[in-house]
Amino acid sequence: MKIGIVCYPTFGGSGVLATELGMALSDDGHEIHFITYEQPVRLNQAFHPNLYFHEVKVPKYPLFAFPPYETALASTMVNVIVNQQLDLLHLHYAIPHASAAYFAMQILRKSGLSIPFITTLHGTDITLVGKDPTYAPVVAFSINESNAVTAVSHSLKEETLRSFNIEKDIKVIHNFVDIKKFHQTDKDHFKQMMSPHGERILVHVSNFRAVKRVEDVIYIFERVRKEMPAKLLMIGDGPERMKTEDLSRELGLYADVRFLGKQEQISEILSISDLFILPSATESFGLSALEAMACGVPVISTNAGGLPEINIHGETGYLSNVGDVEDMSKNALTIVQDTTTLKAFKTAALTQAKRFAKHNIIPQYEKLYHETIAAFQKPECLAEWKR
Ligand code: GMT
Repeated sequence: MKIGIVCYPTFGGSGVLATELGMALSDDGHEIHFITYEQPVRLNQAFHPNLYFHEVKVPKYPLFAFPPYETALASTMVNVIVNQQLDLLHLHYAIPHASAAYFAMQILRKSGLSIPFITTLHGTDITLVGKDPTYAPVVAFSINESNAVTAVSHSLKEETLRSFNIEKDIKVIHNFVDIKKFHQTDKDHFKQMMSPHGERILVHVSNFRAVKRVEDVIYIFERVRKEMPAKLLMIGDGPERMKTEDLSRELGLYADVRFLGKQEQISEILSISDLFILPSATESFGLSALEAMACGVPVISTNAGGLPEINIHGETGYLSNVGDVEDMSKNALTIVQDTTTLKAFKTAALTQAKRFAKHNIIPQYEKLYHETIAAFQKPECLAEWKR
């Protein structure tokens, strides 16, 4: 198949998942065309004959306080669909990708050309941003106009149905992890550098947005470090980073906390880590937690959103109520204080991650693509155009 993938190119979970999906599909022989405003961060591999990247250019003009990205995106979609003769468009993150796709298909229909589009809901496109009345009518409309809709967890599906008047069936296809990329590797020299006296290493990875409650990571670490020697690695960057660095200084923890910023080789850092901390206020899935588990790292998280679908309480880690740093600290200590317990949690985390390995999930998307194309009502002249 020739598939267009539209996503955000950043370190955010939806862009990462979309890029990993595109790369996996191209390995399976599909021709993949990424359409976005920058090369996706994980698309940094060597040349692959089946992978293409089409940059959406948004010209600046003095009149535009807000350059119309959605218009530029819809026009780029039209060009790529026609010139590359795509079979299907797969949009990751509803805003503004789904409405831009709807617009593109309206344009194409005028010339008797059109293809189906699938929207994958990732989380904040529903839970935080999408529900905002500023966007809600367009989000609901474009979900309903999609030829197929998927959500990355049951929790997100339920929340979408609660929040909007949705007439479409939403299929749950969980996120996946590439076990070849995310697995524990021997990084003893690195571990020695980060924890010279064998201190336990706690780790957090996110885009440091308010929803991640990054300060809770510091409060949890403070409590753990009171009880035992430990180090904390903070990976990523975003609006809350400075506040969080200040907090770790105020609490006298700074010497034991390393803010490493945005990193590309996350699996190497996870490989030396003992515990992943994800205290989010809401999390539709928690791809970062899954990637940690694939490297054999147990997870202390909240029970928000889809997290209970991947983190099994008492087995791969523990779940606590949002903001309950006491409980999360107690649970963290239960795991890391005893070496045998830590080992058992690490093994269970890896076993659980393997259930979400890419070879278990990609076929679900491929099946959906085939079904969606087969069910698509082609405009009359499409037959002449393509087949
Ligand atoms: O919140 C983020 O980290 C970014 C955001 C995104 O859309 O880029 O992530 C969402 O999608 C990820 C991939 O499906 C999920 O793993 C995250 O749980 C989800 N974030 C939230 O729901 C807050």
